[in-house]
Amino acid sequence: MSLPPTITVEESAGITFLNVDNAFGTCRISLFGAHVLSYTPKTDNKNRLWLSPHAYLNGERPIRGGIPICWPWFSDDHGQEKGALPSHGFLRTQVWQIQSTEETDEGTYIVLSPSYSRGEGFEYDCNVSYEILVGQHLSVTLQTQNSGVIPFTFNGAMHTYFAVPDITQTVIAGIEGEYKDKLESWAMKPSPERYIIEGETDRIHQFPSPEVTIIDNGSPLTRITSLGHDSLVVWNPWQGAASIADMDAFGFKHMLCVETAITNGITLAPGEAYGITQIVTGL
Ligand code: TA6
Repeated sequence: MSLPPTITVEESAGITFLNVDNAFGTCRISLFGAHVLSYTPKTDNKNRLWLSPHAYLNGERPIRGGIPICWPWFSDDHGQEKGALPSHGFLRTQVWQIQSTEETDEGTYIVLSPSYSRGEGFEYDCNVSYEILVGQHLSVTLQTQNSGVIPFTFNGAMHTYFAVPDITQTVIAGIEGEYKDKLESWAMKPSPERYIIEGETDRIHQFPSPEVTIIDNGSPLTRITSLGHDSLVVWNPWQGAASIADMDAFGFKHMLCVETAITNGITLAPGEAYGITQIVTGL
């Protein structure tokens, strides 16, 4: 497949990476997991995504950081014993193929398709694709289509790790309503008026806020626009990072997960399709 000059291919440790460099910004994508690793707008040359310095970039494990794709379930919500099936599903741990690329006035479009979208724990016929636009914004869309003859229900998320200079100086604006607190047996709680992170945080916000802004030390840093989601997940492991093998003990200070998610189930009848989109804008 011939690629536009804005995309170069890099092979490393058995993994293929696509490096996009266009007038709007740069972006590195691993075909293992269709995993966006970085997005750096040329307006300020600040990478908006965080990638662990200990991330496995050799296909051995899901990549810690960037935008992991969770599908067809979120976390361990697959209906079996925890650990029986891979956490966050099986799209982020397989090699994807380039379906198409296109250079447009909006930026560089790349469409990727997975090697398989039917697997243990999800025995349904479906088509999945992932559309990436690297432009004034980074836009990622996960499309699911029921190509079988029976309905199925799925969950998923763009489990995005956003870069923050200092989590203790970070405020999240735009999240409202109640959340389920994973740290307290999914107790339902109200979102804080002033949303700051002061310790381990693992929350599924039930109101699908369309726009969230990460504010760093009083200045807007990154806008997160979501479409097609039914919830938003906020996660920071805090000092729990020390027990995460592919994360350094103080990595929590420089990352914040805000995840555009479907956690309450989308059911597709035969022939139906559904997309979920996250748009990242440098401010
Ligand atoms: O998004 C929050 C979460 O479900 C946390 O509970 C934590 O498990 C995190 O995802 C990371 O999951 P991973 O499987 O990538 O280590």
